[in-house]
Formats: sequence, C-alpha cells, structure tokens
Amino acid sequence: MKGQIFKIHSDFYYVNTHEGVFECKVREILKKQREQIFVGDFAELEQGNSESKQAFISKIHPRKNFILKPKVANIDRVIIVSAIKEPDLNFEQLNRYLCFCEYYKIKPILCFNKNDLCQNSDTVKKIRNIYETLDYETVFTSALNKNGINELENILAGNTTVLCGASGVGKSSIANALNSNLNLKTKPISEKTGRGTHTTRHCEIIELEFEDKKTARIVDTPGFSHLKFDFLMPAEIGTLFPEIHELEGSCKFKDCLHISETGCNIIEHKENIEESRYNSYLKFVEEAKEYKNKVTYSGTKTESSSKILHNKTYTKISSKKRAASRRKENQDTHKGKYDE
Ligand SMILES: Nc1nc2c(ncn2[C@@H]2O[C@H](COP(=O)(O)OP(=O)(O)OP(=O)(O)O)[C@@H](O)[C@H]2O)c(=O)[nH]1
Ligand SMILES: [Mg+2]
Ligand SMILES: [Zn+2]
Repeated sequence: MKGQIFKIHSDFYYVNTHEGVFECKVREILKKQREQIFVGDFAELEQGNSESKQAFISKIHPRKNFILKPKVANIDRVIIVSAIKEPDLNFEQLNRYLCFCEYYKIKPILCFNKNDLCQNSDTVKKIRNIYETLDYETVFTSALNKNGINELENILAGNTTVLCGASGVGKSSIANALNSNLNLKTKPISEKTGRGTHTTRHCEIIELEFEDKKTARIVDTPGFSHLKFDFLMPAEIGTLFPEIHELEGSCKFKDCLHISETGCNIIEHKENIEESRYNSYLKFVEEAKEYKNKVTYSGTKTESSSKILHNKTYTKISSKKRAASRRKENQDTHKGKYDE
C-alpha cells in the first residue's frame, strides 16, 4: 500500500493512504541504510494486521525534489514568510531563503505578513523596490485582519506549498487565517529578545479547501535561522542572485567573485544591484570561502574525503579540475529556472 507521510513525531510517521491515516514505524532495514525520511515522502507500507491502522514503512519512493531546512519533500513552491515588523524584517535572512530556493530550483513566493502594523513605510517601499524589480512574486498579508489572504489563496490553489521563515513571523497564524478550523498553536514574540519563541516544532502537511471549492496543500514548519552557504564553492554564489548571474558572464575572469577584481562586470554595473542584496552576496561568499578552505587541494588522486551535503557530493580534487566542473555547473544551473 502506498501513501504520503504528512507528519513525523519522533519515531512515529503519519501516512495518508486511500484507506485512511496510518500511524507507522520504520522497518529496521531502512534505518540501517540510514535513509532519511521527510514529510512529503511517498512511502510503501506493510500492514501487520488488516484491521489495524498501524503499519511499517518498508520503502521510500524517489523524490521529485526536497529541501533540508526544514526537511520536506515533493513540493511545488516555497512561500518565504517575513514579518514587515515585529520582528523587524531581516533582509539578509530573506535573501538567504531566496538563495536556497534558487539552489533547490523551487519557485519562491515572498509573503510579507503583519501588514496591519505598518503600511507604506520605508520598509514596504524598499521591499517593492528590490523584490518586485527582480520579478519575484510577492504578496502582502495580515493574518490578523485577513488582508491579502484571498490573494494568497489564489497563489496556493492547486499546489503543495511550504511556509518557510523565521520564528514569530506568523506562518501558523497565516495557516489559521486560511482555515479557521485549524487552530494551530501560535505565540507572541518574546518581549525580551524581539524574536519568535519556536512555537511550531514539527512540519505538517495541511489540506485546505477554500470557499470557492479550490483546494491547496500547505506545509507549516518550525522557524529556522541557521541556514549557511557552507556547502558551495564561492564562485557558485553568484548563480543564486539572478541580477548578478545575468551580468557575471562578462567578467574578465571566469572565477571572478565580484569583490574587487579588475574587469569585473558586476563592479562596473554596481548601480544595478541593490546595496543590501550585494551585502548579502558578499556575506554568503565569505561562508562559501570557509567551505572552500576545508576542501582545498589534497594533491593525490586517491580521493580521501568527500562530503555529502544537500544533494551534492564534493570530493577533494585539484582546484584546476574543480574550476572547470563548476563553470559547467554554473552554466547549467539556470537552464530550466524552476523545476515545476
Ligand atoms: N499584528 C499581527 N500579528 C500577527 C500577524 N500574524 C501573526 N501575528 C502574531 O505573531 C505572533 C507569532 O505568530 P506565529 O503564527 O506563532 O508565528 P510562526 O511563524 O508560526 O512562529 P514559529 O512557529 O515559532 O516558527 C503571534 O502572536 C501572532 O498572533 C499579523 O498579520 N499581524
Ligand atoms: Mg508556527
Ligand atoms: Zn565579476
């Protein structure tokens, strides 16, 4: 019997099937293979007793796609939820989530929540100026007074969409605004730190049906703040910023990092790249440099170490070969834009 995992609580996996919901454990063999299991995975179930709603997961079907933070598989889009205020909008954090979507090739939608707290502010102008110019789809919402929730329904309809974003920005509140029967737990941000309190602890797929009978699936997730670009080479970071990527082909050096190199086309067109975007770019390049330092030239062909992160395996090979293969990959990265 096949089903889809919609919730994981410690050792228990909750699976939706044609015969209803099953509470499952995982077969030892899968655990031994160290197979990671994600919410959204399609699983093969073995039922011990035909009366019972308990079963074992014996196989995980190949994934269409996945993201690692939060761990979710087989999704159509990611909505990056930010609060315009309370907590203050963190542009670097937003760019991080955006670049992760670019990396995973999953279409991002930017949701700016709590717009009841502040309209037409400098922050809102800055948001419009940066992200609408870059052609990212944006929506302004208030989970509190339901402003923008209809527009959000239209964006969600027919898709499985993950709600990502820092703790306290209002992901669960938005889900509750989409369906008032949900009653997901929400909690005010801490007065002391001004940050969220990590209220949601698990990812969960939630089925929605709107008044016009359209349906959608969303995944509520815990807020994450520890995303780092410590698994890419520095020269790959530019591919994650569309406004940099479209210019970097004309830099004099193919491995140009667009920091202070001669003949850099990005530096030449600096006015085309918004300052906070460029600062985020520089920060991510620094993180990637730390990674590069870890996997520098080992000098032998016996590949002594490799690192499996995200869906890539990096092996210690000569920097010359690495540069060549990265170049090819950079060219490939934006071929299909998002795999929808
Ligand atoms: N004024 C206002 N407050 C909101 C809005 N959306 C959410 N909040 C409040 O913000 C706080 C945090 O909301 P949550 O929905 O718990 O945030 P979350 O993103 O799910 O947080 P985690 O589960 O910790 O990741 C709660 O007190 C909500 O009532 C909004 O649109 N306007
Ligand atoms: Mg929550
Ligand atoms: Zn350059």
